[in-house]
Amino acid sequence: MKTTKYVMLTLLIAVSQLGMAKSVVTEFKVKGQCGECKSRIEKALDLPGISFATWDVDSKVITIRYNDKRFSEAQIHTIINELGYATDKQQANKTAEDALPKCCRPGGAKHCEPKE
Ligand SMILES: [Cu+2]
Repeated sequence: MKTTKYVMLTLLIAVSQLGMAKSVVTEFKVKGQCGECKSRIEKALDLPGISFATWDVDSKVITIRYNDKRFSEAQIHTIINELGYATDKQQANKTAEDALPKCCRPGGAKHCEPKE
């Protein structure tokens, strides 16, 4: 009887964990340059399974909250790399990087419109 109860409880916990999406918060650097990069990066991460993504122009740090059932951290890096941006773990897609406005490419900040 005690064993049955224990088995039932274990089963219940296993089932509830199976259905539960785990929300994970992560931070890493994205090598963007300006406010345009910010909106490009944040827009690309406006996806189901990502509840929060904000990139800071000055610190270059992105903070993301995502469902780890839908994305791995590497996949999030890849989404950003495909836009033409390197992260601190993965390289940028070169073709996409070359297609970015001059200001948004690595070292391109000097080509950016002056900030108001
Ligand atoms: Cu930019």
